[in-house]
Amino acid sequence: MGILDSFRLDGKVAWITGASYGLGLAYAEAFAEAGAKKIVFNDINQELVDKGMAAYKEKGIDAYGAVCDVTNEEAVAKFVADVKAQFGPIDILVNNAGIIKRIPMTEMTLGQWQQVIDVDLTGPFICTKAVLPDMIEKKSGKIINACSMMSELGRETVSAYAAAKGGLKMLTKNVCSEYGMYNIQCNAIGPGYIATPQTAPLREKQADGSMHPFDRFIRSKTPAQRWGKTEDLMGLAVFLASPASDFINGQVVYIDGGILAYIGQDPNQLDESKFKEEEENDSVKVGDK
Ligand code: NAP
Ligand code: GCO
Repeated sequence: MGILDSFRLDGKVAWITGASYGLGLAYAEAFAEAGAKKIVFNDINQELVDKGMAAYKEKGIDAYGAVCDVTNEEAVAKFVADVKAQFGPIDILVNNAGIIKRIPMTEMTLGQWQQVIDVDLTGPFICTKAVLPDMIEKKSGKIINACSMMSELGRETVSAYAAAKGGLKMLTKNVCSEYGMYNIQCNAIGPGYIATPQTAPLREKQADGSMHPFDRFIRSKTPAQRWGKTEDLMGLAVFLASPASDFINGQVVYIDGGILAYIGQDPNQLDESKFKEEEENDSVKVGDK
């Protein structure tokens, strides 16, 4: 097998959770291009699944989509069984579905905390538990978790999200430890700040047309001085899903434009005019899905 063949996903069934749009859709598109036999995805409601199916069709991807809440163990078990009956056992799982609530901890209700933990940490536990038996039987499997810079760093208003993503980093290491002997690799993608609907509120222009303070802050903390694009993450997703990464396990691979390595510069020193073209091309607005 030539070196480039080791990045192929031919014959594989890949499940990306919460993949109607955003990073999940990008991962699915990359897997399809790398030869995956079938892309399957779920989302939280039929409207999103329909939207996702239309997006996949437009990209020429014959995907399977169904409504399934990753926090509902019965629904997940049914989704996995339905996929297996139609396409065969799942070879690649990307625990992508996630939510964030940006609320100061002193104002966050227990219910809001629990909702984030349920989706971002318990959901990956439920989905991973559902696919492991077939991977163990086949002695082969790839699990990729959606970690985050908040698996390493905190910031104001994201206590539940950071706790969940920190826990997801350790769940990644534990699945590696417990099931690596069955040739199952469990790793994580740790994106920096990527331009998706989830982060659109952090880039929204101010009433006077000026840059969002958080946008300026992130650019001052990123050596690349830009937000990531979903395309930036596609190659890493294929790598972690492919035989090329068979001896990598329990790792969080950060893809953040260098934020985690850089102390940052004074946000006020940034020349805003440099970002005009990129901002005009940022088609992901608040409320987009
Ligand atoms: P996104 O745009 O919010 O998409 C997340 C998807 O998951 C949405 O379709 C969402 O549906 C779905 N979802 C939410 N709760 C669900 C549930 N209970 N069951 C099934 N699906 C559910 O997020 P994204 O920006 O693409 O990010 C994808 C993943 O990467 C997330 O885990 C996120 O935490 C992580 N991440 C993102 C960034 C970034 O900068 N964008 C950086 C690091 C990590 P709804 O639309 O109904 O919520
Ligand atoms: C935030 C952002 C981040 C990103 C991502 C960074 O409010 O700080 O939403 O959490 O989504 O997780 O890696």
